[in-house]
Amino acid sequence: MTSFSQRIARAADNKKSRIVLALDPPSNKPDLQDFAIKTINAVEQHICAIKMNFHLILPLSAAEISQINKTAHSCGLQSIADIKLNDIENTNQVAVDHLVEMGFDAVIANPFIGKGGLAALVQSAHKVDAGVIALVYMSHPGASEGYGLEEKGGRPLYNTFLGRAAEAGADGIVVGATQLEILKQVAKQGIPVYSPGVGAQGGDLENAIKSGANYLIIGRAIVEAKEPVRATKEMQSRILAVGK
Ligand code: BMP
Repeated sequence: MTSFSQRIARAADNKKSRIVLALDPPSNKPDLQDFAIKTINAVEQHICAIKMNFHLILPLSAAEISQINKTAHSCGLQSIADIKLNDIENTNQVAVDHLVEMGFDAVIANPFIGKGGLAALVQSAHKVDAGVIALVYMSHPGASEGYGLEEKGGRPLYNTFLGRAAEAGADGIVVGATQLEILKQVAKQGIPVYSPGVGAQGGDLENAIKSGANYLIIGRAIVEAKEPVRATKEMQSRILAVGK
């Protein structure tokens, strides 16, 4: 089996899209499994992966989530579990086992767990052909209060997180599309950059790609659009037009 990084790169090539669809419905949305499957089937030609967060992982059963992942796979898409894993080694390992069992291809984790913890997580994920994407700098305004903190000597925490991700052999890193200077800086590391924050959070699609984002994680700008297919297609074309 190929690695997650290879699988998502291939999906991006096949679909000519670097959009990771965040399947994030509002909390009052009924029939969540139906919503997820219909949305995937509607936009699958214009995305390379889906990402599920607590919006679906909390209310749905494992069987329902597996069915959504099967739909994604049958469309040639990868599926990422976004639970921002941040726990002791044993708990992280059990979480990865359950997520892989449900059909997820990769998990997002927080390097705050430390160098050893992140390395152990990557190793256990790779054993079952799953990927790990490490948070390096989040997209929300408060991110500077954590990821932007300076260690003794003035080194920002996100640089340490980037180093941990590289050392651990993580398959990708998350940097907000709202953080263009940091995007430019960390993109030089050569680890695929997954960038949320375009659209609803105010990030600019073209600037994020030009600054080094390899994949754009996009939720509400698609899911809550009047015409989700048209919105996805339009963003796919804009990414292609940047041509990077
Ligand atoms: P939206 O495009 O609707 O803002 O959604 C972005 C998605 O990416 C959400 O699922 C959010 O939890 C996630 N995310 C983020 O917005 N910023 C980060 O730094 C990391 C994330 O995983």
